Amino acid sequence: MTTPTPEDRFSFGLWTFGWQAQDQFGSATRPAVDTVEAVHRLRELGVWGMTLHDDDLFPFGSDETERRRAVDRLRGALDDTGLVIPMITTNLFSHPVFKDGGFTSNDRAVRRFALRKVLRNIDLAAELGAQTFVMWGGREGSEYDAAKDVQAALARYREAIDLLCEYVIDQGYDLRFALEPKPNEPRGDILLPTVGHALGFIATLEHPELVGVNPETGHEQMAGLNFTHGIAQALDAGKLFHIDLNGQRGVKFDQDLVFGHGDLQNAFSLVDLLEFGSPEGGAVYDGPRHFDYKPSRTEDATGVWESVRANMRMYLLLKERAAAFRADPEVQAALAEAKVAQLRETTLDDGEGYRGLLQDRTAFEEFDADAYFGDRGFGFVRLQQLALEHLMGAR
Ligand code: GLT
Ligand code: MN
Ligand code: MN
Ligand code: MN
Repeated sequence: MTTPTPEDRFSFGLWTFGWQAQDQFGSATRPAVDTVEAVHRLRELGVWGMTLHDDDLFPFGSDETERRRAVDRLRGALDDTGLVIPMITTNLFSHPVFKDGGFTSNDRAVRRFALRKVLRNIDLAAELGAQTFVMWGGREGSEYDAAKDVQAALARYREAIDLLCEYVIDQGYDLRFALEPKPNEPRGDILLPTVGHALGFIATLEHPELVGVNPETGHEQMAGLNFTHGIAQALDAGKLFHIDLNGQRGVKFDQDLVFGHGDLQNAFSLVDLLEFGSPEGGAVYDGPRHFDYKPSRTEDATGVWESVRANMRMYLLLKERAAAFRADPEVQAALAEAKVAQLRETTLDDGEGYRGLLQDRTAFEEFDADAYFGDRGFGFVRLQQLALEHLMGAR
């Protein structure tokens, strides 16, 4: 059960295991990874899909011939292995022309160029059969408040996404967009910094049904937020179109650790939610289990592929632990004691309305708030202890 198979629908970004480990302070520590070899390697490890940016596959500025050669080479490897490309994204952050962003650059010509780059890559997404198009606006933002008219930037963001949706509809592509929030890095402040901000923005679009979110574990945790809560809200909104799983330890730079190598407890509750929904059921995620992590700079090629395996193994182990947690009668009793399922009951009776509530004297006039709980608590700590014991394999 902890050996990955394509049925698990694990996918990895080409830029993840392919990262050569150059950072702000030092150069690469590893050689480049060949895309075709990587596809074969992934398949051997039980991976189902690979995702990519345009610039991961062919260098920025490639002419049509180079571009075609790279795409055809990839196509051949996919055909040989059965690996799929479920998601594609466009790099609007590496080239210096995007130093003030793509869709929201103060410079209009840059915005038009960014749109053309994305339109071209949407065609590639359709060609490779991707169903999700991720947009991480890492350079959309500012360092200095006076330098960015944020309302104008959001209007331009909206203009861009509305145009892309119109294009997808007109072309008849089976493709949806997923916005990826991040609070900061590389910009001092990035627009649409959290899942909540992105959901609010999506509601203002011309085609909100075509746009969801692609939350990344570490990005929400960089903002000090509970990733599982963010995912639950995205599910509640019907907007969890894709996910970037990785590890992060607290509020600091984007670590992109292996999934579960950061906040393990939050990873446990996340897998429990994704796989099983709330204890009483509820929306579960049926999309790719996508890892967006970076093999640490200390690792050689062996370490890179070990870390690929580690992501999947962590996920499957957590799934196993979550299933055991749910099956444990003591846990079920603790959940009942904690009234977790009671939250699924509507607060008012069917058809009761505020009139009925106002007539119910037991709800207020006769409700003794001071005496209500007496000396009883919810027992949340005991429930948490049981969860951690299952997580630790102690039960
Ligand atoms: C970049 C970023 C990731 C995004 C990728 C998609 S690009 O690597 O750090 O979080 O998911 O554009
Ligand atoms: Mn990501
Ligand atoms: Mn990250
Ligand atoms: Mn990232």
